Amino acid sequence: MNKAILLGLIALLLGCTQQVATINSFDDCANAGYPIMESYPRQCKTPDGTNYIEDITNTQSNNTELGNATLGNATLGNATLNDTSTNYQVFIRNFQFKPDSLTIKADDTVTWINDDSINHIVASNPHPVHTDLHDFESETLRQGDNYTYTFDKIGTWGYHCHLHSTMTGTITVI
Ligand SMILES: [Cu+2]
Repeated sequence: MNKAILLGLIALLLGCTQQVATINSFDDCANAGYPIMESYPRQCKTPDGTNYIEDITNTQSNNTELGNATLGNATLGNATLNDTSTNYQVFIRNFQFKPDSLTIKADDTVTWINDDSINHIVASNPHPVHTDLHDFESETLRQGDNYTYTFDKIGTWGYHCHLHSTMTGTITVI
């Protein structure tokens, strides 16, 4: 090979190396005007064949936050995200409310979950008219069903299972 051409090639290679040496990221590559492939994430290709993939860490982090927010909302049930109220759970097991007494704050929610294979109905005292808190009365809860009630009135509220009225519990709202 001709010596001049060889030197020229070396100079060209050095030039290329120097040029691409300043490219260390997708942004560098895009700013240098190299072609961008509109994939997700986007890719930028330098003349030496190196592919730089766009850093989408921030986008992913936002997605994660959104995911958590949705999950939190579902877990909280009726409570909204900025709500300071607390949700309590009472399990119905072996014809008993567990726990059978709770002290909560006004606007907190209580969710009853029927773990028994027998149907139950959660209802305000007194049986059978349920007039202490007239809207505190569930549908028939089959196994696995749940019922949530928001206690917005301060007081001591007795309740029972309408189908088995010896099953009793108390919610104290302070
Ligand atoms: Cu009843």
